[in-house]
Amino acid sequence: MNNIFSLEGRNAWVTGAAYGIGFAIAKAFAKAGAANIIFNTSNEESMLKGLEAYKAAGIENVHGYVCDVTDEKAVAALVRRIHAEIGQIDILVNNAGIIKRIPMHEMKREEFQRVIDVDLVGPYICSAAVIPEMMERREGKIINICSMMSELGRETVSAYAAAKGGLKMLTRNICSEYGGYNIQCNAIGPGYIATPQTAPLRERQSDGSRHPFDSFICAKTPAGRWLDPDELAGPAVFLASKASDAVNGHILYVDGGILAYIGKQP
Ligand code: NAP
Ligand code: GCO
Repeated sequence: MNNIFSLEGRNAWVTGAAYGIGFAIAKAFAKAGAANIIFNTSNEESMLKGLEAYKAAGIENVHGYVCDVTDEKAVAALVRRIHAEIGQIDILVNNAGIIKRIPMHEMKREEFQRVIDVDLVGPYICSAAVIPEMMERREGKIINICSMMSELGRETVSAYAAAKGGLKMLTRNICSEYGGYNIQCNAIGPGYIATPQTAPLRERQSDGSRHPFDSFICAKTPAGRWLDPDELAGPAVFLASKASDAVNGHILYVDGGILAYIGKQP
C-alpha cells in the first residue's frame, strides 16, 4: 500500500518554494523519495536563503533558480534548462503567489493586474511550459495551490479572490484538456496557514492583544487554530503520487473544516 504514495525517482518543481507552503510541500516530496526538488523565486536573495533552508532541513538534491513565473520567456528557458540538466519534470506545483489587501475601489489597476499575473497567469505559463513533455511521456502531475478565496470572498482581496477562483477553473480545464494524456491536474485549497503571507493577519496589536483577524479565523476554524504548512504535506504527496491517478480536476480543501463551519458563536 505504501508504494502507491512513493515519489521514488520523481522530479518535482515547486514554484515559489523558498519558504512557506511551497517549502513545506517540497520537503514532503523529498521525504516521499523524490529524486530532485526544483524551486524558483523571483529574486536571488530568497533563492539562496531557500537553498540554505533545504540544507538545514537535511534535504539534498535541491536545485534553486531565479525566475519570475509571470515571465514566459524566462519560464520557457528554465524548463529547457531543467530538462537538459536534471531531466523530466514529473510533478509541477504552482505554488508561487502574492496577495495585496486593498479595498477594490482604492486599488490601482496595475496592483490588481500584478496579483492576477502572479496567481493565475503564472500557473498557466508554468503549466503550458511543462505539459508538452508530459504529453510525450503520457504521464504528469500538476497541483495548483488554490485558496479559501477560490470559494469565498472577503473585504480587500478582490484581485486575489478573482485569481484563485480562476485557478480553480484552470485546474478543471487542464484536467479536461489533458486527462487523455494521463496527466492529472488537481488543486489544494489551504485554509488559513501560518506563513509570511499571513503574518500581518496574526501580528499582536500595540496593546499586546491578538489581531482581530487572528481571533476571527480561529472562530471560523473548527479546530480553533491556524494551520501549519507541514499539515499540507500528506495531501500534496497524495496528489503527486500514483495513489491519485484516478483523481483529476479536484480541489482538495485542507482547511481544518472552515468551509463546512458557520463559525463559533461569539
Ligand atoms: P509566501 O510565504 O508569501 O510565499 C510565496 C512564495 O512565492 C515565496 O517563495 C515567493 O518568493 C514566491 N513568489 C512570489 N511571487 C513570485 C513570482 N512572481 N515568481 C516566482 N516566485 C514568486 O506565501 P504562502 O503563504 O507560502 O503561500 C503560497 C501559496 O499558497 C500562494 O499561492 C498563496 O496564495 C497560497 N495560499 C496561502 C494560504 C495561507 O494561509 N498562507 C492559504 C491558501 C493559499 P519571492 O517573493 O522571494 O520571490
Ligand atoms: C487573507 C489571507 C487568505 C489566505 C488564504 C486563505 O488575506 O484572507 O491571506 O487569502 O492567504 O488564501 O485560503
